[in-house]
Amino acid sequence: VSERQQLSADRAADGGVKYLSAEKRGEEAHFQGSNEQPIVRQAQDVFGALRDLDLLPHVAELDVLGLAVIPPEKVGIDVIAAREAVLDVAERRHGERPDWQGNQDRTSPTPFGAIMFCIGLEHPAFVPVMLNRTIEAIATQQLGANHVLSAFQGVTKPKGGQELDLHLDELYAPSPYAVHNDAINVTIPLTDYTMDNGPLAYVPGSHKLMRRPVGREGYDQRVPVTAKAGSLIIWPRHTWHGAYVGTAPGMRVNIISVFSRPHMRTLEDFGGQVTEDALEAHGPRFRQLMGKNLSYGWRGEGPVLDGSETLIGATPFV
Ligand SMILES: O=C(O)CCC(=O)C(=O)O
Repeated sequence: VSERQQLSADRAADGGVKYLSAEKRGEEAHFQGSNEQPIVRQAQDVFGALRDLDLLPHVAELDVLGLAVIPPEKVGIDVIAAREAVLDVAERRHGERPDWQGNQDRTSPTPFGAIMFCIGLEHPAFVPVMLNRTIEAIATQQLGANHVLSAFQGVTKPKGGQELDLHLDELYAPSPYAVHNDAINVTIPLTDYTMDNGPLAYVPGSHKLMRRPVGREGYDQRVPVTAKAGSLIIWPRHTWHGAYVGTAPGMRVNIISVFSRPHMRTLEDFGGQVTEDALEAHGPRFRQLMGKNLSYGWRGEGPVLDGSETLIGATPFV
């Protein structure tokens, strides 16, 4: 039972409001945000992590171009384990293991490929991917330390089918969009993205427009994104992007993950599906990513009134 659940249970039992002790607030400061973590130190910590991992040029790419490709040597994901895990889930869900290297006679079923939604908790090999420190450093700089995991999908894309139209990833919201990022897409190619296996396309600079493309706008300015397996391809969700049709045999295999600020409704329901055993096993960042440090969806007992949630978003990095 988490401390938060215990507090809720205690409150329900005695009908009173409980506050976290100052000592507890200190322990949770990194995850919950608090006055004890001054803005200058937060900024220096975020900068230090980016510098130590040699990610500063990629932050500039993200800001100026609206998309960054971080090469595998700065990421350290076990590509074979992650790819096998995606194929394992496909076999479990669909009764057939995708033949990603074979000469496929099937064509891509959607412009994305075949997407398996919400696979993050279905294989232990995905946990180190979610907790990867390169992803953590970039997501913290883009979204603040309290970001959560919004989606984790496995995709296999054979050749053929239709081109994916240019779009951005704002759902259910009209433009103009906020100038800060609410969410980022972190795509992890598990096979090389080449010109002939249907790579991602994007329009550099389009994220600054804060609106959707209209009609065929941007098509003549698309550029392909090629990347080695094990890279991270990251974009804020305002960047106009789509994908080309693959022509080569075999399949493009990738993971699409989305991280968002904590006020956003997540695309997939990790908080409702994660087990207490997994929360115990994988530590505080995993709990944070699963949305377990947030109390949205209040019931009769209400939130824990320790002040921490009103501080989330109070500085750029929390
Ligand atoms: O992976 C691709 O080719 C396109 C992905 C995409 O459009 C998305 O994740 O929103």
